[in-house]
Amino acid sequence: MKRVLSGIQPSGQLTMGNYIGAMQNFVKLQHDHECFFMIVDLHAITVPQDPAALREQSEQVAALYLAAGIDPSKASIFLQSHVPQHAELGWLMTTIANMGELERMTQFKDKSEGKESIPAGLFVYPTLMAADILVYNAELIPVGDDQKQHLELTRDLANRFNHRYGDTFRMPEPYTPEVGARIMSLDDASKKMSKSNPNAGSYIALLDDPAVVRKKISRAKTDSEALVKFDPANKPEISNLLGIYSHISGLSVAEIEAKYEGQMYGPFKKDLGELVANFLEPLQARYREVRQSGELYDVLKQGAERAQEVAQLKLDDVKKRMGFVMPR
Ligand code: AQP
Repeated sequence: MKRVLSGIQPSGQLTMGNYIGAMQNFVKLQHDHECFFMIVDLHAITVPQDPAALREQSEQVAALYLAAGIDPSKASIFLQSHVPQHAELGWLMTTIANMGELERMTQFKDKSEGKESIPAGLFVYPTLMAADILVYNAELIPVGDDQKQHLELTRDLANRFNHRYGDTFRMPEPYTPEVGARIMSLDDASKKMSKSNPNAGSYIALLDDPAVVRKKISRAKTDSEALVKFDPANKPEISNLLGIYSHISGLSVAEIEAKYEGQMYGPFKKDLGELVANFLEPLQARYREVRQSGELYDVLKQGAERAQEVAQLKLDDVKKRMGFVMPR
């Protein structure tokens, strides 16, 4: 049984991209791994967040974890800010990292591009992410392609620390379960579907009203060829919609292509709208139950207690090795 760690930022409304690329895998992994699934609120504030929105979105992500099927008796679910060991080890890791390697991170370059004033937190984000992983001795890290560079840096920092202070950290491995799990924007298939995109028409939010979902899919950008065919290089928009269809229906792309052979995009989009709306309805019903029941706070408390227990052991080990006086 391997230890798995992952998280989602409460930086907006969770999307179908977050579901297909992350949450769906969390649900699968919990059955035969020791899982820690966080709501990474400390990461979310590396770009400005409205306090009331951050609070609401953090509770939403936690409730959506439960609604999607993460079982708190199998996996620890917690808020990153409830486990202070993350921030403490995060600080220690900033003393291990170099400016140059942080400057090379493409996410930092993308998120800071064109900004007059760049928050220092955005720059040191990867050292906190390294701490998130290393503080649990996590072995498998489910991440999208975009996070692989940060994981590589985590491994470099772990190696450097081990070399300097003795064998302390386990090397984490990326877990990328299947090809094609990158869901793209509905209005621009060259960008990934993203919850912080200011255009709400570019993503399907897990909490979107079913009527809104149908409308967003009917308005999704497509080419003018009117041929339902999976061809990401030449037909990225329809290929993206086919990917969503396949993930939600469980049908293969070939089966879906055959189903819509000789038809225009209209019927395909209409069926996809129905499919996604029907998929989201029960998830949203469970979500509302979770929010009303108040069970969330117990789940988060239990999850944080378990996480703190594990994380404190590693943090103590790290601090002793670095030469801190330990309390007696
Ligand atoms: N479009 C996507 N397709 C597949 N997987 C995706 N993920 C995000 N978008 C897609 C996966 O969701 C997990 C959590 O992501 P995150 O919230 O930590 O940050 P992110 O990857 O930057 O996601 P967003 O939605 O784009 O957030 P913002 O807009 O706030 O930056 C990760 O496992 C990610 O791979």
